[in-house]
Amino acid sequence: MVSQPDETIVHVIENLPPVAVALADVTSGLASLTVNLDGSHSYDPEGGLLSYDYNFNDGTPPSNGVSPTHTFTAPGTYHVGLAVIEDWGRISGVNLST
Ligand SMILES: [Ca+2]
Repeated sequence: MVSQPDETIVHVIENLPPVAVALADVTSGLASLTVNLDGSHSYDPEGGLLSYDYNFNDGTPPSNGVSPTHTFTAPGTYHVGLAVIEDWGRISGVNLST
């Protein structure tokens, strides 16, 4: 009697980086300008849990909300950055101008 060795099949799937999408309801206007940001269209191809890091580049602290509301008090051009991090550590980012 011939015994078969045990066999284990291992699938290794590449972990792709998340896709960051940042939208804003307004991108220009008079100071003070309140902007509603929307990062909810960001996603990870493998379904990883996402966390969010907005940098407003106006001297205020970053926000970790998915869709924060932010008021720019001083006139100027601000490059808002959104970094999206999935729970396996991969990161990607986009910029949006207001
Ligand atoms: Ca991923």
